[in-house]
Amino acid sequence: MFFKFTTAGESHGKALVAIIEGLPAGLEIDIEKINHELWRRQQGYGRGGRMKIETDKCEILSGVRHGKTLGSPIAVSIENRDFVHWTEIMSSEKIEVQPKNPRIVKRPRPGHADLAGGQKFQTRDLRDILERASARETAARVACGAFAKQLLANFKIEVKSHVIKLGQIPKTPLQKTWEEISAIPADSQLACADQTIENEIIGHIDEAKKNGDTLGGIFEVVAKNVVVGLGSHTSWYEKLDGRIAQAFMSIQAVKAVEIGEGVANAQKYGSQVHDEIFRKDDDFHRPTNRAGGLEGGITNGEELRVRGYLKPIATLKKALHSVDIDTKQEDSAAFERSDVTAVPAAGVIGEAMLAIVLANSMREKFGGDSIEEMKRNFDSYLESLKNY
Ligand code: EPS
Repeated sequence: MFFKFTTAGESHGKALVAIIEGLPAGLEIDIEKINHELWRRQQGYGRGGRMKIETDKCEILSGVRHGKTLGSPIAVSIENRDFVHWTEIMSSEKIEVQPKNPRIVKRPRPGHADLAGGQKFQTRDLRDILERASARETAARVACGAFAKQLLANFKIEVKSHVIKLGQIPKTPLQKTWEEISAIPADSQLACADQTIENEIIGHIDEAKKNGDTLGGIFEVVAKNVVVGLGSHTSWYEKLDGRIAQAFMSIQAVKAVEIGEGVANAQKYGSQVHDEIFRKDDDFHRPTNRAGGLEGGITNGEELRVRGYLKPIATLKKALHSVDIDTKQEDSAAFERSDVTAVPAAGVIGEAMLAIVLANSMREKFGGDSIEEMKRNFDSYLESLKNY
């Protein structure tokens, strides 16, 4: 890995933190852009009460000086404002006096990491598992992704997302152009490029909420101006589609990933699927992009299109059947507070993960200790493509 990052932090702990390595020196960093991404992740119709408590802001602790990277590891932190309500429950100190309500979790939620994690780590308080399994962790990933996006911007690469299906609406997932996705307002409640179905989706979410239920859906992430030649056909671990799939599948609640029109393509003839190659303006040209910008694990210069399929959130108000891990009595699963759906937020997280995978591949291909050196290497590669 060239662009490396790791996160730490529990959902109701003091803070989320991340360390990023592998950015070149001299890269301009705008903290407002990072905070804007964090704000975007918190939006969306169907989020729960927690989002009213948190206003995520990033603090840069190291690796950036006077607005530019130093080439050294970057450390960031995002405060959990809710921590004030959890100081004893989440204390790192050995607590002598137990809080009145210790919030010990004994009834695992089907679909969450609770039971498998409890068995694996041999803990009798499932909070030890759920605090880290929580999608709150993605705030730190989005901060890392915002650094990656600022690197990619130097090479004119942009990454955006939109919701193409939420629950059952619309029947067929939306297919939208880059321009249509770009026209979605920043404060859109659903990040959906078809405003005519917004009310229907909102009604669907309201109905799920009324029933104590939750919804999943599909988001699509699109990257534009991605240079041909990232990733490689040569080894399984260098194939970019494989790396993207892993990055997307690591997002909480994502259960399937699709590149381009991969799912529909599986049911068609080859002649209906593969993007034919033409010559136009002294360059290779494909009028279609059903492959989603990847052939043989290598970017082909077309828009990169990746879809993430989210299962419905596992914390249901109308709790599902479960078993108490101590008494072994059958009971309903634990419920405290939850979102009804988080598909628009998942799109923002998908953007971060795709930006991170692309930043890694760009660092791998173009190297350089400073951003200027990396740009020189990139320009020289573009020159060589002209002669191909
Ligand atoms: C989550 C449960 C909810 C969500 C949380 C993920 O939090 P809480 O348990 O505090 O109500 O709001 O997501 C976030 C806090 C976030 O920032 O996205 C879970 O169990 O995964």
